[in-house]
Amino acid sequence: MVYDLYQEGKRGPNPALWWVNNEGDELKWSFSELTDLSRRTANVFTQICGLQQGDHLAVVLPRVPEWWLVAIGCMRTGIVFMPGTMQLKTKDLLYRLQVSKAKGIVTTDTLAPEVDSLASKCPTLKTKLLVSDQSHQGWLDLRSLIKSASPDHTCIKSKTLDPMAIFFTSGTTGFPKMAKHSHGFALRSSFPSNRKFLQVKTSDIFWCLSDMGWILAVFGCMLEPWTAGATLFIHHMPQFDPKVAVQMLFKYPITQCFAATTVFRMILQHASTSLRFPTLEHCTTGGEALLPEEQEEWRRKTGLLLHEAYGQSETGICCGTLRGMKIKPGSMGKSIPPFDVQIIDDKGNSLPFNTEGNIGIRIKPTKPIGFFLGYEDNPAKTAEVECGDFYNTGDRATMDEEGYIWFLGRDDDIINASGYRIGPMEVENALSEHPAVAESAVVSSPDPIRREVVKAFIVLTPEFLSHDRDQLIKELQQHVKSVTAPYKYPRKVEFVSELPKTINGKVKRSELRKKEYGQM
Ligand code: BCO
Repeated sequence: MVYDLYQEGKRGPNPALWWVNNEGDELKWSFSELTDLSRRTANVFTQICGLQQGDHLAVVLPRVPEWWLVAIGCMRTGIVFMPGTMQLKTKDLLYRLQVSKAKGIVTTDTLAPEVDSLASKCPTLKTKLLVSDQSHQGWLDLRSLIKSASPDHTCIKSKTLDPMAIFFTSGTTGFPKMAKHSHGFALRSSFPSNRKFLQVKTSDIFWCLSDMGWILAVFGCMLEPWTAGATLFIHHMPQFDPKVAVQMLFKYPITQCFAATTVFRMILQHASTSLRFPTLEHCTTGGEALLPEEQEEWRRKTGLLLHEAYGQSETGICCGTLRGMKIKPGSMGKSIPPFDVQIIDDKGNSLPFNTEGNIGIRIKPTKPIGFFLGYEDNPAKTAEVECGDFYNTGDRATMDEEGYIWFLGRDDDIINASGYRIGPMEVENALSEHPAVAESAVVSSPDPIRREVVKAFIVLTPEFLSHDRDQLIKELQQHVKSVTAPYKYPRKVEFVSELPKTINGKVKRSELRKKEYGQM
């Protein structure tokens, strides 16, 4: 596959990238500028850094324009890029760099000192590239290297199943797994069946608000708009602010908006003015379920419908309400070819309509193009998610006679808080490092805005029993924010004298979760 996608004739008249920030800076790159700059970036990787096809490169950047140059530079050269959120802390970074045997990292001043503090524990890490206005000892300055690099570059002739990217995804146990994707993931964006989903036009100004660390960023902040020759709009806000999002939708001629459902909920909650956006035509939401009443409120206030998308780091978007398709409020739509999504039982048998089961994606006799290659270096985990002829997503749902899928929830302890998938053990491990915590159990708890939040049930150590509880909650929350990516911190904390356990001593998280949802 060749990444000169942006040939004459396929480009729209508008810029490829239209980037703004809170300080009023603005940048516009045409498709030819993007081609030129990404070629230079590819040359920096291979000629200056000595990176080669198949090498792993961690990309932990906020929404800076260089993110796109790095991603395309990797695709041109066959270097496997591994996006990460800027919320990663030292331990998260160490784990990712070690387990992936990363040859390099690209990041900013914010995380450079953290990387320096752990680099000696990462023997494979040879290249450190910085995106910054200032230089930093031991780091290569990516911006100046791009400026001086040659604009002549020939793409590798990648095959559909050659590795392209790795996304870290949390599980119920252990550390995040590495879901490895091929160049087929990018190819899928050009399939006519996929183009029907958002029906992006060259004239569209497409705004996707995904954090740059997730698969949704690759899909919504790159492949979808640029495969159509449309403009990708990006607002670099360090922290999401619904008021600013509303201002953007009034100020810029944005026609399509794609964001996690919590983003739309937050906009609705903070809306004090009219939400009749002048140019907005189509809205899509993913990462978490949308309630019929939320759909109705958005329609009432904006005159537009929210179209749902469903997917995981392993699959990308595999279900959704295609543009123009009848929306059934509360349903996340139908499977999008080449995916054949079915509701399956624990043995991998397709279940009858309107019967609850697991959401399965058919992977035999052939895997759909763009489906993940497997968990890197973890064939056992890859085998675990196979169920007969299907990949088992672990999400529960039903399907009606028209093929619409109705999401019900997880069948395990994973928490989906505002579109983030959070493994309870990652939070429990972080809590266990605090001297106040004798033991803890972390479960999902309902929330009106984020739909689910992380709740920690904590048994205190004797020394902390007499401490001020409100103060202790703040301290524990701060502690979790400091040792792991802050989006995982427990927004709710309850102190208990003991945790419910099985006779073998295993904590019964399901019992606590059911209590939260009033099912006990
Ligand atoms: O709410 P708090 O202020 O108490 O805490 C927030 C932040 O302030 C804090 N924080 C962030 N960076 C920090 C930090 N604290 C210390 N040091 C730092 N460096 O931590 C908390 C982070 O929570 P958050 O990220 O949920 O923040 P926020 O601002 O409320 O954002 C709301 C959303 C909706 C914008 C955010 O939750 C979000 O982006 N969610 C979507 C995630 C997503 O993109 N999911 C899609 C994954 S891909 C997929 O599902 C497959 C395809 C559909």
